Amino acid sequence: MVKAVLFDLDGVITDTAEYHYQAWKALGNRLGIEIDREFNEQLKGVSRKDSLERILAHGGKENDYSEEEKQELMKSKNDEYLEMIQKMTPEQILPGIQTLLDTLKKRGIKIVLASASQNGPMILERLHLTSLFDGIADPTKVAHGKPAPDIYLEAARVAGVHPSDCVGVEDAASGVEAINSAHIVSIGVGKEKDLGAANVVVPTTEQVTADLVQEAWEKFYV
Ligand code: B16
Ligand code: MG
Repeated sequence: MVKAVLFDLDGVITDTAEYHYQAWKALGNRLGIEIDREFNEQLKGVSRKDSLERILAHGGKENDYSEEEKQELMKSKNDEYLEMIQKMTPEQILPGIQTLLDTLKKRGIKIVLASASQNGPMILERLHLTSLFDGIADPTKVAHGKPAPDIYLEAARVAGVHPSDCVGVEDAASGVEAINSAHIVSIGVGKEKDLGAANVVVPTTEQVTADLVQEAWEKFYV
């Protein structure tokens, strides 16, 4: 039996990508860097610091800011983002996820967050999901962001379960790569062309049921 499910946040539990986009776009406007939806795709699943670096490089301004100024820019983006997520409600949980979490809980399967976001705890609060989670892997504690395996290995450690007894769920290619590198069974939510590296790919969160999670794991270990 699978013993723990490790969840990405943005794009799997809820869709915060739009808020990240709006907040980075506003910062880009102030810096004279145009950020459109196509470029924004490259920021999904990427840490706050790495996102800023990519944006500055995109605008040809990678050498224009000191480390201190970059911290200020990140703070400014995050303040705006925080203001937006204050208004989130449980209605913004993606389809099927509430049922999935409830069912996993009933079956005694551990549930841990493996998000790059430092705002994960607050978002789970806003969605009224905190009590369903057995733990949250702290992204500030890991050396390398996705696609490195670190955050998923940390999530398995938080669950108290060996990686081979876990399944990870992701919507971004970098996240699927992170799960695979951790030698954890991966479920990708999205398009086959983007997430083909995942062990199982489904089009939307609605198809990620507790039975699918178990089947995905059995495909490998039974
Ligand atoms: P924060 P995930 C990621 O979440 C987002 O996809 C990415 O756009 C964001 O930059 C990153 O979290 C860091 O978020 O600024 O809130 O710490 O997909 O790993 O759940
Ligand atoms: Mg994601």
